[in-house]
Amino acid sequence: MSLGGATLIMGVVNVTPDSFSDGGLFVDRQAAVEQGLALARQGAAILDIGGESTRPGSDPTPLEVELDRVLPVVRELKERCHAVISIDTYKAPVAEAAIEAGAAMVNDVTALKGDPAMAGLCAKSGVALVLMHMLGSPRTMQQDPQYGDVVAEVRDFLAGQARVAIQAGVDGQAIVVDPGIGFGKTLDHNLALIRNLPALAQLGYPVLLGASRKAFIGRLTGRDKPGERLWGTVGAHVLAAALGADMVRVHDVAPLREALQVADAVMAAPVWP
Ligand code: PMM
Repeated sequence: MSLGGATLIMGVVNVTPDSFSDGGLFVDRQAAVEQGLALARQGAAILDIGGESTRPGSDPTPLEVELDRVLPVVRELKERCHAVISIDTYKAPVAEAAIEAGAAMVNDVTALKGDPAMAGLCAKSGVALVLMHMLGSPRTMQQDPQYGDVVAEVRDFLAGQARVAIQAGVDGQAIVVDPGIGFGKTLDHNLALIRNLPALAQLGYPVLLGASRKAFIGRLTGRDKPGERLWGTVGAHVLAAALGADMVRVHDVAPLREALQVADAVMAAPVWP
């Protein structure tokens, strides 16, 4: 299934001291709110608020710390802009509190594997649910990740977790799938997953792709600093949109919006003959 038309932009609002790409910039809650408002003005339909870094090698954040970081930001952004608020967490108590504070989407990077209560919570509250593929945990995921057939394995895992969600009562229409670029993947795995997004789109759920500022872009472009990977990020997401992504998760909303306006218009033109 495709949402058709415009590729939706999910703007990243990390309220963490240690995310790989923008860590430390927005641990100040007010700064995170201002960043979210700016991204919404620039064209983010969704704001994804996260209070635990999932960068390679990172440790989990205690529940209370995560709640304290994200809840005021969710509440204030819900009040002050029209974007859909997404909570980037795999912990059901964080998701539940964020939903009460106004979140309408749960972005679970463990695809329901992190907390047995998550599927039931999403079913009960009727929120949209992003299921993302990750191999292992953030602490270990980049230590020599191995697949037989990465595209088939990621697709089959996501199909299976979507079935788990639906069995728990989640509306199939509310499910979004994401191959999890950089989460237990080599450069070649990431490239294969983007190139073969049509195989993921065939599952029938909207597809989200998050390649923004990630290490594989640095590998390809020679840009060591995540903040300098904008042009590579644009390249990755324009192609992702052409290959079947319905939504992209990015830090730099304004340039991505213009790039995707052009990409979406080209893809909407009639195919000859
Ligand atoms: N990437 C990060 C965090 N959350 N969620 C989804 N659904 N997909 C992703 O690719 C993804 C994610 C890591 O990036 P960040 O630290 O810049 O937020």
